[in-house]
Amino acid sequence: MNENGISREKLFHLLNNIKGTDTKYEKVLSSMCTYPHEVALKAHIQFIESNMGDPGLFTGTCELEQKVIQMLGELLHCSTASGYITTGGTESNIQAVRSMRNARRDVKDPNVIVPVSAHFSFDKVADISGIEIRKAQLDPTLKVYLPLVEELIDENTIGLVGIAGTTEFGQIDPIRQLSDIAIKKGLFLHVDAAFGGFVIPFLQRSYSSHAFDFDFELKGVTSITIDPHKMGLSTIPSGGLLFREREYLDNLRVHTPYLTISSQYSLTGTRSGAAVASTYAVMKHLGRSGYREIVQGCMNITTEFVSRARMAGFEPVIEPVMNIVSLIVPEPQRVRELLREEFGWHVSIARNPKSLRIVIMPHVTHENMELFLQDLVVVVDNMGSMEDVEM
Ligand code: 0PR
Repeated sequence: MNENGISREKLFHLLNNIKGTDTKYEKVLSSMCTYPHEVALKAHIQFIESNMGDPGLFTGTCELEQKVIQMLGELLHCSTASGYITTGGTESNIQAVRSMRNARRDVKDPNVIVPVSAHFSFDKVADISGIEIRKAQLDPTLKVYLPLVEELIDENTIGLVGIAGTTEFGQIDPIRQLSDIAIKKGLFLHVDAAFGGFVIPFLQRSYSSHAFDFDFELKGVTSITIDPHKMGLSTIPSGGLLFREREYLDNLRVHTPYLTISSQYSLTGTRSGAAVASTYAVMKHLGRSGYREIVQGCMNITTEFVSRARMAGFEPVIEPVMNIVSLIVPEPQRVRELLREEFGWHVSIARNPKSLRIVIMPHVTHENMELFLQDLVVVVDNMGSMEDVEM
């Protein structure tokens, strides 16, 4: 820091230039975040100084948080759920496992079983807590393979994790069956719906189909991660962690001697009230019908894109369940680089099977997906012809 400050004009000129070097979302097909809804942004700014780490000072925001948790609980079929607004999926997953561990202090070397498709936040859980995270392999449709989950369970297992909307393929694990196993064996079941939580409830589906069941409707589900800052269109950092029973949240309490309240259950101390207000704002403003429209919009683009991609000779790894598509292309890493260098597209790579991962967020348009496909065809064709030259 310099001794003397610079003028506001200079400062914002500088910041504008720097912001200009950040990527705009329009050509980003690799992110699970997007532009927040305009009402979320407005509410975020309105509550910018509010600190949920000292709720006695911010009683209004605290009430809002309870309302948000109730709305999330209703969305997930448990209006009495307890929880709080976290900084995102990582904190929610850490806290969910921490709650299990604190409930089962009687188990000396506890383990938790997650699908191998679980987000890397579970590796952080293992690192922080020392709890063994056992990874179960998947079936050919990339859902966790239940016989392997059962095989991994032993007397030190305290909980299971299922993913509703895997990061790489958007697949939903068989949560109903995991719930049955959890009940039978007396285990906790955490569902990571960081992405899918704001997608699955708004997908068109026939009521007879249970394939998408993932929430508290299933009696074995004890906690859920759901992120408003992903498909919820809230501002970053808005995560959600919900527990079926109040006592599971209470497992996280620590004593806070000099605050306005005597205990705290969040992982962070100082905590954004702005995230609470922005999540409240966007959920109240959009309502279920608003989210349904947004999700349907993303799904229409996804379906259209997959059929056009097929016509161009690219198959998806699985039939997309939600607005995530992984395409089989030759040399995905090289294709990814060329798409960025030559056309400015940002895509990512799914690991197993290695494929081109595309997330169709609300900032993605039909027109852009059409352009993207054209560019993908050019990139793959050119790679083919370069090989011909080399040969
Ligand atoms: N659980 C699931 C299923 C996730 O997909 C993610 C993040 C998390 C938990 C962790 O959430 P937080 O990142 O909020 O802690 N999935 C994305 C990913 O790692 C996050 C992301 C978002 C990455 C935007 C890049 C990006 O531009 O791919």
